[in-house]
Amino acid sequence: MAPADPTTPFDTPIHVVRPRLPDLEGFVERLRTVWASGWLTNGGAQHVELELRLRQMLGVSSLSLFNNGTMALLTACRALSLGGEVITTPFTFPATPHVLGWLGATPVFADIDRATLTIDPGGIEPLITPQTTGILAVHVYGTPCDVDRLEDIARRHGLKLVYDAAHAFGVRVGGRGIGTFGDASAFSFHATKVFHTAEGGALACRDPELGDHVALLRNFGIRNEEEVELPGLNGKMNELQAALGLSVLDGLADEWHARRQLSAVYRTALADLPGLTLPGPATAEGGLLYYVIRVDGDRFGCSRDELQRRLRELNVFTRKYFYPLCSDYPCYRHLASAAPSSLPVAREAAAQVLCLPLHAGVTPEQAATIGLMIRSCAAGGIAAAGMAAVSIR
Ligand code: T4K
Repeated sequence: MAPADPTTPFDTPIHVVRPRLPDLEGFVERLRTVWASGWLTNGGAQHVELELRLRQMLGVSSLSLFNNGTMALLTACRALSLGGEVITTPFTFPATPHVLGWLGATPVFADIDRATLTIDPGGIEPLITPQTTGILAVHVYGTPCDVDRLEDIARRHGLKLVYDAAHAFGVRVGGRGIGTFGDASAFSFHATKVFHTAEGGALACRDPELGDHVALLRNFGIRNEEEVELPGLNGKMNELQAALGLSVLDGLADEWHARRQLSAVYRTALADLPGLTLPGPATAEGGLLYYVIRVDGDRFGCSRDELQRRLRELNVFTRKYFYPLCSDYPCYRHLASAAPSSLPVAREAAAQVLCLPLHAGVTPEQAATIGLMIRSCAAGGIAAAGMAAVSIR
């Protein structure tokens, strides 16, 4: 089927992400079980089942569910006693540096790698001081960090290594679940993620003792009715979230399949456009959270922001994850490591990235049309040439 006319706006908005809504009957069936049990939170049956299934699916030995990804990350950093200075990336969601701030630690921003947009291991060692306690790295868009080099640096300097794996659900490196790297990895199950529980998250820990510690911190430090061991908080996932997660899991293969298909359509539709960099081909190993293009305005023919504006007029809602850089927020820009001159790669990426709609609610035909819309924003002549090239099988 041919794509639609790229100059006509879509009838309904096409969002950058949409939560996967599971079969409602199946979800209601699960809710009936919850109702019958009279058990709504604090480690009920749905929680136990989801934790077990995710542990197996993610290939991790220790996993604790949380009420959101931020609490999982905060608890990881607290359990590992991160304080003083922690080296992290500016190219991320605010949650990453903010958890450090909540623990009284100072984020120290390192630049990112040009190809992966994850923290550049080569820039970390010059930033290590006697105050440094750890590295907080992010698998941005589900692209794995250079886990071997980070592990090596952390080991040689006696630093803790925490991964913000909010984007990396289901990602594997060399057959190993992404959550098995570092001391701990925090996942987000927010509604906008491939796998979600509306709000939710999980923490995978390498050391089972750390996992036990984390499970206590998640529940006020309560060991049993008569013992409170630690100053924990409330990070618990409830039964409604867990039931939703179990229902979403059932359709996950379809969601991944749809996203792989859309990625392939975008790849064809946007091939060979000067000034546009596309992500590598989608792999079968999880990820696929966003389809992120990079727009070099000078060569493309219009700026990234202009492209976003024009797409919005056509009812296509993209996002600039992650602009602005965290190091530019008013709460961090006074830091020495936030100096623009020390973060050139991150700065360039933040100025160029644009996330295109990628979820099962977008049809391949719509993705092809979005491809043509983007072509028509590029330098003159290319649009017409591209029209003929894009067709959907
Ligand atoms: N670390 C990293 C690297 C992260 O990216 C995140 C979260 C975290 C940590 C923290 O994890 P959580 O504590 O959130 O579990 C969204 C998400 O709220 C956030 O979870 C996510 N990262 C971030 C990248 O994206 P916003 O502020 O951009 O979301 P919002 O409300 O503008 O929604 C984006 C689009 O999604 C909308 O255009 C429409 C669509 N949408 C959204 C919601 C909530 C829907 O269609 N339905 C919905 O229910 O942060």
